[in-house]
Amino acid sequence: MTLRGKRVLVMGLGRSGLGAARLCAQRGARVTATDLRDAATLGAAATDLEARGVTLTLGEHRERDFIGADLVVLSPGIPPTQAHVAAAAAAGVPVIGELELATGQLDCPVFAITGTNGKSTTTTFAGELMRAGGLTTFVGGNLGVPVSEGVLERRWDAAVIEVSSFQLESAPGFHPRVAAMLNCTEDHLDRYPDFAAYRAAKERIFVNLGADDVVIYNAADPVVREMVAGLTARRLAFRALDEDGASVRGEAMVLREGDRTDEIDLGAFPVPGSHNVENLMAAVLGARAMGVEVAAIRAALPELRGLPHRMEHVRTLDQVSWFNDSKATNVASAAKTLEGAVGPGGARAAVILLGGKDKGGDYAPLVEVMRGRVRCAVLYGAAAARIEEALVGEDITYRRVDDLVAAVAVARDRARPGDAVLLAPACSSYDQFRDFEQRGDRFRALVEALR
Ligand code: UMA
Ligand code: ADP
Repeated sequence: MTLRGKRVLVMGLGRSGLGAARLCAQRGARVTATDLRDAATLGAAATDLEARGVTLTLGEHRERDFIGADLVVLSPGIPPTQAHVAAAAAAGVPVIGELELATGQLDCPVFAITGTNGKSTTTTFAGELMRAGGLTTFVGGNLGVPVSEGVLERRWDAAVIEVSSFQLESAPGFHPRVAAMLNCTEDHLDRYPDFAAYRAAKERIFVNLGADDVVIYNAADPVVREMVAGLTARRLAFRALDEDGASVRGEAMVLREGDRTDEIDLGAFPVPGSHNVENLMAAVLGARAMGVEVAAIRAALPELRGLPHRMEHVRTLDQVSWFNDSKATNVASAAKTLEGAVGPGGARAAVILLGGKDKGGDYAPLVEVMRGRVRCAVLYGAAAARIEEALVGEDITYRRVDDLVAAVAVARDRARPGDAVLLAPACSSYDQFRDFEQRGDRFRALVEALR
């Protein structure tokens, strides 16, 4: 897409919008950028854009900016149903997201990763493996660095991009060479009317794929199996022994591609949790599809690390292990964490801290996993009442408190030697924190201060 001379309106000046505005300005577009936040709040970001010739409308959105544009570029956090966006679309102005804009300007093959859980970890693993294979690789997207910034930075051999359902909603031309679907369970029901709508957004990752492309999918997830059933792209499964792809046999990951099989020793993989083996399998299949040799993957394996705020061990105090899994922001991720943490080789029982901003999903799958594993559930924040409703009539001990400070104090009191305390809240953080990172940092500080 040519941007030169176009009147582009960039909506939202968070990370995506800033990147998009910079990219459009650099490509010779006439850029207006708008955000509900004012200049004082945006600070240096606003000054930087002005220095690049970007016109700013801050503290409000003005309909004429939208209607008068040749193109509107939307930040992922803003739904296309927002009134000004809908008005622009009704007036015939094309509306696209930052992912569509930026990948349209990216001239390297893309490995795209989506799913409800494990995206950031898999994207990070894949980036490491691809770099180990000699590819100068951009690693970003929903993970943090928007693709626009990557395009501005340099030319790349390859890109590995975490994509969210929000981004996929407004990326009709997005065409990765390799696309991975890690799993699909309820999430973001505060944005989507129902699970079908959320699933449909996720599925958009596949729409432009053809026979020369590759799909990597979780064969043990029934929703994902359904999604890939009719695709013409080459399919590689993980968690299926009898299909081309990756599976675990004993201590090894077995890679199967037609007649060829390779084994990779998982003893060298230092990141705990069976879900991380799933993430690794997807990353390895993607790296292979992008041309990385098995030998390079084997060599890189011991260097892989988990990300902060994902089952991060904070400390062990009086034989109780404290873990920060603040990124467990939905029911399935919290359930997976709990399942992995308690049992043979793990903790005797868990004290789990649950709460935050409710996303409208069903807590029943988590309650299922809590039975027999939880010594005490500590419910806090805005979602506490809804979670409590799900626990009524269950033989699971719980306590309700106001905030994280009180939750940590209760956990300290209830945990017994051999237990794990998990911050795996199953909700987003926005009721009491800026984001999951701030929530995790606060938890870590509270736990480190315990005596
Ligand atoms: N805003 C307006 N008008 C509105 C609404 C918002 O101007 O009506 C402005 C806000 O004032 C703010 C900006 O829009 O300045 C925020 O935009 P955004 O919410 O799209 O946030 P970004 O900072 O651009 O971050 C986005 C992703 N955020 C979301 O999808 C909500 C980041 O994913 C991503 O890392 C970043 O782009 C770079 O690609 C975060 C996320 O929570 C981690 N993602 C969700 C998830 O993983 O579950 C999908
Ligand atoms: P995402 O980017 O999709 O949110 P992350 O890699 O950041 O995924 O992991 C978020 C949380 O999801 C982790 O803290 C863990 O609780 C859970 N998780 C990670 N990988 C998986 C997986 N493959 N399946 C289910 N849950 C997972």
